[in-house]
Amino acid sequence: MSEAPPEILLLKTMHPLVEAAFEARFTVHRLAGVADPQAKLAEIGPRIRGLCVGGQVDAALMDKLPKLELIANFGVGYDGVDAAEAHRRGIVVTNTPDVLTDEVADLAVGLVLATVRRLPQADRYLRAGHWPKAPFPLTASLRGRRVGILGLGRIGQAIAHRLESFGVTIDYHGRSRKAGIAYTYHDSLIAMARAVHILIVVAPGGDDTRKLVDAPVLEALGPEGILINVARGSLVDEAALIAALQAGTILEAGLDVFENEPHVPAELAALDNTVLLPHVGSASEHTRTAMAQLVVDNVLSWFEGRGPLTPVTETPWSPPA
Ligand code: 8YV
Repeated sequence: MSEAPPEILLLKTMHPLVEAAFEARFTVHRLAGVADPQAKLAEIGPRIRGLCVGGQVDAALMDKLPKLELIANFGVGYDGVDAAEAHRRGIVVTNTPDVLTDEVADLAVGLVLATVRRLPQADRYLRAGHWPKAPFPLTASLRGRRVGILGLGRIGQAIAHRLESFGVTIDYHGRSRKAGIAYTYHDSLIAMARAVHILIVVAPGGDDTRKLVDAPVLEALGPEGILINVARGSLVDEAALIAALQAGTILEAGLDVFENEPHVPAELAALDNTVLLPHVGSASEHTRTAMAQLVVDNVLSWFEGRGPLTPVTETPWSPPA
């Protein structure tokens, strides 16, 4: 008799490629749409060996999944998964690095251009029929600007690389200076905010970076300053940002991420100096398909005994000796 297929739990509806690949190979359980998810968890939890998520996984959930071996996160950012706790329990966590780097970097550059040159505002101006009456007001410019990148990881470097072609100067801040990188390093975020005109947030979310961009950092960015966030809403003190935008102590903000997604404060939407996107950094057909394939490849590789392809740093893996 052949072995029963591993049982996998999907916390929400996943990309169709993930759903189809798992259906073909595993016994798949879903919590989405279930009337009593806790009862369902109590019933199937003891048999679950793989968990596929784009969201929160804490110790309480892991308690209900005593045979869990692998948590496959759909996305490069895994701040929702308690990876340190997973490591303590011998559970491997995987994410989807690299395949979305270029897409997110493109979007960040799009937000830079959209905020500096006020592209959505100009579009609205034209559609509202104002152009025949008066030209659109002159905007800020990228000429002679300095850009600070908070988090010069893979995506941060891809953004910097693109921005070099615009002739801007690049600075960065992170936990440590990067070897072999010629951009100016600041060991303090507030010092970098003071030095640059545009601050791009692209560092990981989580407790270590919560509200790093606070009122003093925004004040340091100054009245010509533009804040771009393509990372996580948790890195920015949203109330302080709203206050700074309302008071004009910074010029504009371009945001793809928010503190409480998918809910966006009405104050941000009411402002004319914001460009707001519904967390679409990686949301192209091409890139979401590549992310889905990497999730599938990680899970198949694990259950075929070949180990994870892209484990996160907290749960390193090496083949059994
Ligand atoms: C999301 C992202 O994961 O990769 C990340 O960290 O923020 C996004 O790509 C995406 O929304 C998947 O649901």
